[in-house]
Amino acid sequence: MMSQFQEVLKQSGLHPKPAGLVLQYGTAGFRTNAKKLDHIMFRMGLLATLRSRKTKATIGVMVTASHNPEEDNGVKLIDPMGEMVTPTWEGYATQLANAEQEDLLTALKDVIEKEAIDMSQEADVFVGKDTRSSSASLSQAVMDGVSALGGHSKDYGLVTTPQLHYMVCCQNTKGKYGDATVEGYYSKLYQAFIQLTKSVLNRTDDQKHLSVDGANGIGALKVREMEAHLKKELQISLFNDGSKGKLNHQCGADFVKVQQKPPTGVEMNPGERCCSFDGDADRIVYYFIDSEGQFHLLDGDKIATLISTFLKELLTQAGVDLKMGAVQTAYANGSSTRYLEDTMQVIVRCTKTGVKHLHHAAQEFDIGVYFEANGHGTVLFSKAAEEIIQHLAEDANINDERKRAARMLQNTINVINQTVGDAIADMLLIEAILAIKGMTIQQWDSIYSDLPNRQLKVKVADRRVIDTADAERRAVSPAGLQDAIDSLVKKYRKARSFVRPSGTEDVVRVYAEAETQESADDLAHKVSLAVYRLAGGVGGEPKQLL
Ligand code: 16G
Ligand code: MG
Repeated sequence: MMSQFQEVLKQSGLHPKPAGLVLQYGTAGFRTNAKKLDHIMFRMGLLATLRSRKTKATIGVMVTASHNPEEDNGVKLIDPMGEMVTPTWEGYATQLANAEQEDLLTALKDVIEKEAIDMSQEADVFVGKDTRSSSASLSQAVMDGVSALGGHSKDYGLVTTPQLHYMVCCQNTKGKYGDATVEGYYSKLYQAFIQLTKSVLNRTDDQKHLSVDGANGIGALKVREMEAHLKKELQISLFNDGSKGKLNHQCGADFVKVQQKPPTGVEMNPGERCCSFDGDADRIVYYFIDSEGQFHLLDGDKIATLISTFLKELLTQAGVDLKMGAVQTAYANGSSTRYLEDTMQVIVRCTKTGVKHLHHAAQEFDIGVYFEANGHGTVLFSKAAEEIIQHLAEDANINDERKRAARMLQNTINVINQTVGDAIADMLLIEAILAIKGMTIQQWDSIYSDLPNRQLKVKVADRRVIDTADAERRAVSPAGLQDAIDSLVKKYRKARSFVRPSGTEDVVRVYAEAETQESADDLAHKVSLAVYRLAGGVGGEPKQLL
């Protein structure tokens, strides 16, 4: 034990912390300019080792900054079942990250003591990275941290974030979830996809074709890898594959969602299905241009609706009574919530932004479909639901329709990545659903019409002055802000607006929706000015909002 600490001391000198630098483990881990992250990575290697000893299981560490610019990087820890780490351990992460060089051992020993960690336990850490130029040395720093504390690391190299979540879950469930290899991941997904689509006869090449914007990132590499498996059942034209363009630059799911326009670098013909991944392939959005050249976005809400409709129909056909719910955040378009609740009669829950909140809420249902409007989402099946479906699929005494539906449910379970939102898995499920329902993207889009909306951001001196309640839908501080928002919202038809401090950027985010785009823009603008005035805006009153 003594020698482990000496090793940490020695090694940490090679990954020194810039004095005074303070970073926080945010919604999606640490994320900032890559130059500031070497010591963070080393320390997260240490922490993952402790977490592994504590849980007696394999822990994942993913080096990525998702949709942020190429210059940034970041790191996320993955718990044994593939979920996000608990809030207590996020707190430890922040403590370790911010301990000055000479205090590191004390901070480390503090965690060991609080959690009563047996340092003689084995420790295993899976490490993955995205395609950023800084990712190679940063993931090495993670592994240095693991070995300094006597743990073992396994380097998966270039993988998507959801792939690493999947590996961790497979490893800790001893293969029940699948093989903990990239090959195992593809084979599970494509087999389920082929099973789902095999009964659909006479699909034309057009129906099988999909354009994918890989955001010049890891998702592009992985789509390429998987393509061969798909046996032409899905014919992908891959754009922004990283061969020339810059990661996330004017492309990718975040760009498309926030800008509400097509990415650069994608050839689009009217009516053609296209989708964009983000920089670590845990988000996906679909879109197309119509014959008048107008752009239509099908975001996480539209995806959740499509999947929920499909599952609900299958449950009815299979004749099983399982409790299904949809989980959204305040960013969900009002039309989607209304459609799910009123037309589809699905229970809808609203949580705070951030995957862990949605994931948690989705676990309350037999089948929980969760999606953020930005395209991050998946479906969770309770263990009991999985068993019921499995029994039914194997039941010799039920009619063909019920059996077919039960088998489709089973294949849906296999194609989806239940550990976390996964662009590749979601894409395969969406493509299968469209094929099975014989639906075009236009038909999917017309299930309901989005209310026009606008997102803006405002710079303030300290975004922590904004405190929210009711799943971020109301601002409880600073005083007067919610009143100001309420009186602005009243001036527009079908309007709604809320503000929240970003968990990944030093800004306050503003969301507004209303009956027309002009009203949504106007409302977002006025709410931004209210935030600026009441929450200590900086940099001159924003005329041209960010
Ligand atoms: C992170 C979250 C995502 C959330 C986004 C909000 C995870 C894995 N990712 O990307 O769910 O929508 O942050 O960013 O939790 P914001 O706080 O800057 O608006
Ligand atoms: Mg991402």
